Amino acid sequence: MEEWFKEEHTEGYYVGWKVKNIIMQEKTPFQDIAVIDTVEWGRALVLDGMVQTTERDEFIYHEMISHVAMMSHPDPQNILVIGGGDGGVVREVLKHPGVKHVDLVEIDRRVIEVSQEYFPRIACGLSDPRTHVQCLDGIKFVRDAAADYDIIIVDSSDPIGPAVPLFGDEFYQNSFRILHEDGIMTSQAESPTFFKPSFQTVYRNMKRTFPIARVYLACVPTYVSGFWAFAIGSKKCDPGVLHDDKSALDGLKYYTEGVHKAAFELPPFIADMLND
Ligand code: AG3
Repeated sequence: MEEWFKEEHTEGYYVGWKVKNIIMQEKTPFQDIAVIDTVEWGRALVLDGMVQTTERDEFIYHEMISHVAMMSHPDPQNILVIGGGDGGVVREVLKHPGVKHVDLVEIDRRVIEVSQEYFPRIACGLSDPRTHVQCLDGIKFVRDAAADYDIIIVDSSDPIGPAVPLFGDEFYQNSFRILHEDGIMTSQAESPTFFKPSFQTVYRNMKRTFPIARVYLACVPTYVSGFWAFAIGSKKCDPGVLHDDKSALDGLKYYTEGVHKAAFELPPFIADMLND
């Protein structure tokens, strides 16, 4: 019998994934986790019914959420990743040879364990000696943390369930406080076309908090459809200016210096959303 996983994005729109097999599914104290093997995209990690990453296109999102901030900073050494329990962001930031320390703060320990078991090529950086995994609430972590980071990357799920506070003002204020004076923060900023209010919230938070706030786009085929947005906030560095050490870029499949610059070119209907 054919099995289809139906991913419902809005009241009027769903995406159907033909499933070879459901590898695991369980409820954690925070959410529902599933790993499904799909016909088109290989294994997919699904949280509360929403696809978070797939084996075949994960590189696009993970390269773009990581390297834009990393390349905009002159010397990123201390990195904080909030969410991102699958390890994709950690894997990417560790490609930068100057990185000394990465804190990964993921609220749900099971996301980490499931990713290590079923997505070893994504999760590989979690066992690197520079990585320090902490299973904690990101909002509490930034409230208590010392001011010691060059880069903060927020790789959250949608603003429903455990990720809601990561879209709030307090989280941004504390993130700003724990960044060095040339620090940079990037957050995934949802789909401007399907989840416009969430996209606007992330941008407005960035703009209220940082002297420099911009939005950039990538095409992530397995997220809803069309564009996926990221917001970047910076205390000092211009995110349009790339720094010298390009050695992290060898072997990347989406991010290039040209893609970095082009990603900030917003179509007018999306640029207009920033002024609404
Ligand atoms: N974090 C962002 C996923 C958002 C997906 N939303 C959706 N499909 N409606 C992904 C985690 C990958 N490391």
